[in-house]
Amino acid sequence: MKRISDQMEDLLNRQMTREAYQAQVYLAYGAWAEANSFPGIATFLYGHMQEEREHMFKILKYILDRGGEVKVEALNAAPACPTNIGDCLQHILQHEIENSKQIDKIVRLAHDESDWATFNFGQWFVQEQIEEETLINGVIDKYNLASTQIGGNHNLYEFDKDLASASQEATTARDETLE
Ligand code: OFO
Repeated sequence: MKRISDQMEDLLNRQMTREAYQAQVYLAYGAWAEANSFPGIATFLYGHMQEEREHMFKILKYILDRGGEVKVEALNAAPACPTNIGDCLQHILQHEIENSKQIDKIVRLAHDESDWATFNFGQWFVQEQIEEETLINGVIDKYNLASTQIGGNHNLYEFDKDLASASQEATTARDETLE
């Protein structure tokens, strides 16, 4: 028996497609970074592509768990290549912020419908988006440091190397404890 509303089913299906699109964005930008001799940034972006695909799958499983119907649909084309690393990171941040707004719609509808199961499910994504925005903001800060300090290309080289092993998770206020 279906335990989500038709409207929620539709919204969740659209979000599933949106997460797949997010993966395409990271894939496209990762390929661009690799082609432009930034293998570390490419590794980071490919790693994140994987995360987005997991988000897509998580939503698919949830729709099925709640007795809904999954609709796998066509994806929008990936965005055009960025002009440089700074532009690439800014675009990624914008995509993440836009995705956070879509997640908010699910949580808002769940609240309006008193669908507490989906409200609870949505909270995982709310937290995830906080972490992702924090993560990308942190990378942008590092990039700004690397690109404005004396040392130019060398700093960018180190920045790129650093990102190859950078975590895909950020520490947020929620994770902080005072020892
Ligand atoms: Fe799916 O977490 Fe970013 O968008």
